Amino acid sequence: MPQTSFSIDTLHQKVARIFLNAGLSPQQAQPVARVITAGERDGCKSHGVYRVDGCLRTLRAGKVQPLAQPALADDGGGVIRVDADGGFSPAAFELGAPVLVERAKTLGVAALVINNCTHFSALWPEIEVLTDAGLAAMAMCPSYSSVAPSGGNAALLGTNPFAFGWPRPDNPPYVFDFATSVVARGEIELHRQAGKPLPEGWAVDVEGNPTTDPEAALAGAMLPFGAHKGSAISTMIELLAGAMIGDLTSDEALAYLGTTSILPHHGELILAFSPERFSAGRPGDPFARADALIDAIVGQGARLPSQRRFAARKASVRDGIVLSEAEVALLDRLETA
Ligand code: NDP
Ligand code: PYC
Repeated sequence: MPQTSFSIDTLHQKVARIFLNAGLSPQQAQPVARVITAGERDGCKSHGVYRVDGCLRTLRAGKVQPLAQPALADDGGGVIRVDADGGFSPAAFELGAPVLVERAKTLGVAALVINNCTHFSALWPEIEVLTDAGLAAMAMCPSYSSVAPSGGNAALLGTNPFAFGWPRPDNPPYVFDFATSVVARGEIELHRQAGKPLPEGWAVDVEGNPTTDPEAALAGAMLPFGAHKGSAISTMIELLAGAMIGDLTSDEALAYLGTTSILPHHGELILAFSPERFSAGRPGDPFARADALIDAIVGQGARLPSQRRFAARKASVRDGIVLSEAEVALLDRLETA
């Protein structure tokens, strides 16, 4: 299959140009282009260049503000807030992250609340900003109703991602980042685009019957991972990153948009912890103890979460980001539209 290789910077510039041409301010366009390029660089196709079209459809529907100016509210305490002003979440995160890092180091723990944003991205780019600063971190957000609760039969919860990171001074951080549905909804859309059936156990149709047809799954509901356990974690995310932060739950987000054909609007909760502050006065170095545990996991032959992603990143840095002919054609079309 014909392919084209882009340097990371060239792909970033191309994606940014699409958004600038579409009317986004540089403040919005550059962070969005950064997370999409990072997704493609790390082999995360469900949140790579395929998302550009969805961002533009959301813009055309008037559901994301191209000139949004995120605003920081900081009273010096442990909860820092950024109102995204109806724009995309990455610009809001970039505004709040330095304050979150400073506050977590000062207090031991701090939270960044993002409100009023369009959210489409993977969470690991945010987690890695925090692990790079020596902090442990968690991030979570609702989405819009597309997942049936365990034991239920209709979409109510979102695909609600949850991510965690632990900094490792001499190694890449330990990071996991997953949808609380069996897979991200983006995977279902990629199966639909490729005309491929879904594996069993991913979704039910509108009648609540198991389906492997991506169209029927998108019209029906996805399933949570781990049955009642994933369902409970997903519900926790609705409560903490929806109700608690005064923003939309997945059900409310769907009611607000009226469709799942564009990107969801809601908030996000990001927590940062200082391992030094939490372990102060206790025996043992938390980083050395963490390394011993992680080494023991690897020692059993298990692979670490993000290991595939970091390997993909290394290959992209070395060889460039490889896109298919269809992906390049789509980007070219969107760039000149
Ligand atoms: P995957 O199931 O592909 O991967 C989830 C995590 O598990 C990754 O950290 C992955 O690491 C790790 N992993 C996968 N296989 C193994 C294995 N065999 N052993 C150890 N670790 C493993 O991801 P999802 O489809 O659930 O989610 C993909 C992305 O979608 C996430 O980045 C998430 O943030 C995003 N998303 C965003 C939403 C939003 O509303 N913004 C909604 C839902 C999802 P690796 O990457 O190295 O494979
Ligand atoms: O892939 O589930 C998903 C998703 C929803 C919103 C952004 N990504």
